[in-house]
Amino acid sequence: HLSLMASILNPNVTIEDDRTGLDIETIRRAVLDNLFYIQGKFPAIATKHDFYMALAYTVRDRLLQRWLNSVQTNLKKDVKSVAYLSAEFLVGPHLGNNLINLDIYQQVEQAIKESGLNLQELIDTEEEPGLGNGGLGRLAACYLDSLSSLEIPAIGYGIRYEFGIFDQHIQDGWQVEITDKWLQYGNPWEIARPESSVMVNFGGRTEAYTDDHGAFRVRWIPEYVVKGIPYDTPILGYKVNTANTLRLWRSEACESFNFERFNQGDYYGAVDSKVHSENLCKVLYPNDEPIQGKELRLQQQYFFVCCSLQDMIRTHLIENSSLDNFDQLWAIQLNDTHPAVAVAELMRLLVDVHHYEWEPAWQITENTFGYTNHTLLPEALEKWPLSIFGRLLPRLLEIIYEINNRFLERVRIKFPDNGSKMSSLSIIDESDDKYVRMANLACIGSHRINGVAQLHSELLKETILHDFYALFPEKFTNVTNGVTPRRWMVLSNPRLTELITQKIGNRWINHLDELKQLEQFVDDASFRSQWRQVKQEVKQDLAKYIEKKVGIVVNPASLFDVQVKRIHEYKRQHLNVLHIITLYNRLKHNPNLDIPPRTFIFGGKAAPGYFMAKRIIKLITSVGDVINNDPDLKDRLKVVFLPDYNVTLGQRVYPAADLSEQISTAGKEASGTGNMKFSLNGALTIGTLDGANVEIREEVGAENFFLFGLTTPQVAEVKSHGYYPRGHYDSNEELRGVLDLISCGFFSRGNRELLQPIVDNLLYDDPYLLLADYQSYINSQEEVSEAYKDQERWSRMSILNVARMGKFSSDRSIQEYCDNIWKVQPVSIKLQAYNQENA
Ligand code: 73E
Repeated sequence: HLSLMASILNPNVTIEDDRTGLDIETIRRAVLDNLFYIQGKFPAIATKHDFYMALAYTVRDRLLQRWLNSVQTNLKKDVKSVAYLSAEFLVGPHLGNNLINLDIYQQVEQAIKESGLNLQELIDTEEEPGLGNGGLGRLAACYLDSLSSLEIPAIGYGIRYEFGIFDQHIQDGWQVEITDKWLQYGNPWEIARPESSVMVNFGGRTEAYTDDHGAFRVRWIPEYVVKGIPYDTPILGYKVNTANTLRLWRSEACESFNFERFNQGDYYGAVDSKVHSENLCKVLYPNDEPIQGKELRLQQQYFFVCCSLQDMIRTHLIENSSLDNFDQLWAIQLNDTHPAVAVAELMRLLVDVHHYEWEPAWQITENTFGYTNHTLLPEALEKWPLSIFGRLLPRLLEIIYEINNRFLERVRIKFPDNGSKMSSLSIIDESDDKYVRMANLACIGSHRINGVAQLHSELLKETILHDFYALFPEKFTNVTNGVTPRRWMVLSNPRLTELITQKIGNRWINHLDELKQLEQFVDDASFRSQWRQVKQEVKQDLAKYIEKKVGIVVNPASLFDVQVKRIHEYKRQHLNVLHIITLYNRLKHNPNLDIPPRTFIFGGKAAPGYFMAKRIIKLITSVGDVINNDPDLKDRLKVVFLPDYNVTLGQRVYPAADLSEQISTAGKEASGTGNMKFSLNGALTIGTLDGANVEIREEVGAENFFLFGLTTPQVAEVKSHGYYPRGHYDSNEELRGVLDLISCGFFSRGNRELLQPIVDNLLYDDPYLLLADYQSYINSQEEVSEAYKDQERWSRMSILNVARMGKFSSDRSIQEYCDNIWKVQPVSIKLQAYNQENA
């Protein structure tokens, strides 16, 4: 460590040392050092996981310089920072992504090879942090990547769940949930910062008092206090020095409070309270729709919000003498209503703790917050029973009442004598039992409210937030979602990345609009053939994976028809199955039918308590069992359910898809983001006019998109006339054949009960209009098959899809948030040596 010594003795001497050097030999040695000094292993006895850890620490060392400089700069500079509050961050594995963003993939690959190992294998060893359910959590992760890549000072705040989303096993065709022990072998990417812990109150009562200056104040005497300990993970931007922080809170008992005040001499009671406090952040709720009224979930929400706001205030007061300019230095974004209690909590901190008057405190609060809505499903609007809320957060409820009273006073002036407006706008739902409505709190407390795709933002104004729109039209805006091309192309699809870069250079990686240049090669036959070659190789990789995981042999030349997303009735995986059975029946009746062979690939988790979603999984696997083993079909159809769909598996699947299934009932999917990942990787979409599909179709051109189904107004129309699904069954012979085949037990070894709930639901209720859209879907699928037969035509369409995906980069989304909502500017980070005294 002579170089290290030299640089300590003379900070001006910059000699790359073992922890920062980027050449192959230094990296190779650093990995061996870490293997010995951190993992405590000689190479001869080290496992693959040991090598992964050694490499992860080697990469982390190379991040720290940028990270600490970013944190330091953000603290000192009087520039505005973004705080992204989210109950979920589905970041995916860090190693590969950090190699891409540090731009050291090649060196590391070589260094690892020289040690006799394979980089991809080490990357595959990383256990992914599953701290989210699906799109909402993954969006937060893409946004962190883009914030850093755009050099925006930002911090992500959330919860460090001990158990993330469950691991899904498939047993006898059914989903089985296994707890996700992602931390069991250690997490090299996080650093605990116990010195920055904060306290969070729960329960108890409030008390009025007069302070030394004679002012009337309220204090909260809690029943118990929980300690929040931050764990920080660096989020490095692409080829920049900015590395922002993802700060996740873990809960612990606050021993000083619990031991002294309540448990004197009561050791077992104290241990009990410790267990209680630690339970708070044990597990992620595995629903991608809220489960009303679960007290622990409200505790989680308040816990991370309270920790995060205290943390921001503490940071703010390091360089500022008061909170008067809090709204000028912080933009806080609420990722759905899960953190919406922040509106009331910031008021509490300003009024009760920092002794602000109500009005100035409210100005700061409203200027600070923005609220993103992610769903229109009315059953998904979060509301908390007043009794639970008041018991757990008595002071917050008082503040909410005060916010509500002042707000309703303004409403009364604007809409005199309009009782129905008053009751729909009120934060308190008094319809039967009383509830606190979180969306109302978020709307009232934010200066901007946005949906996540154009259609969704329009529907918000027309439906669930209609009355808020009438009141504050100026607050409403749209930011269409996006995805990061670093993870969803460069990392996951190196072959296509290479081909594109050969043609147009690499600027597209952080200026995705540049993909446009690919259009000039669409008529180049040799380019199209290279394009097909890449897709073919990627499909072969996935075929191997499928055989290894589920033992099904699939033909890589068949059309890979893919639907991966959470299992939900509105997403209509079962409509996809109706199409599969239709093709099956056609081929059975007419073995000479000329259609391209297809491999149907499904993946996705069902919420553990969602009966119908679990049956849909069983339907898919049951249909697969019959079709995959029917010799008459001569392997022309295969159906695969890939277990445990997660970020890692997504990275394998999107690049290999030919066809992307985006078939939700119009008006139900707020945006979708998988749709963008597929298209970016050259899959064509079959889809409804829902969520971001509308904009994808606009961008790629109607001729390069397979459209079907009712539009949102048509859906409303059908429903308003008393939808009668049975009519479609009666009048459509082919549909009848499909449903009857399910009913008679053909796919369930004669068991007629197993899948009947699905058929009954479709025949007698069909809330998501599968039967109404069936024929249109089948027709559109026939166009897909025709197009696929003409491989040259298909390649053109695929190239144009990729070339026109520029809009769907999360860099574009984040730029819009920065310009229109947060009003924040980039800050470039200068690197200072870690040992410089002024650092
Ligand atoms: O359409 C997706 C959207 O692309 C939407 O369903 C999803 O958010 C994505 C990102 O904007 C979403 N998730 C949730 N609500 N909307 C949700 C609700 C409760 C718990 C967890 C997730």
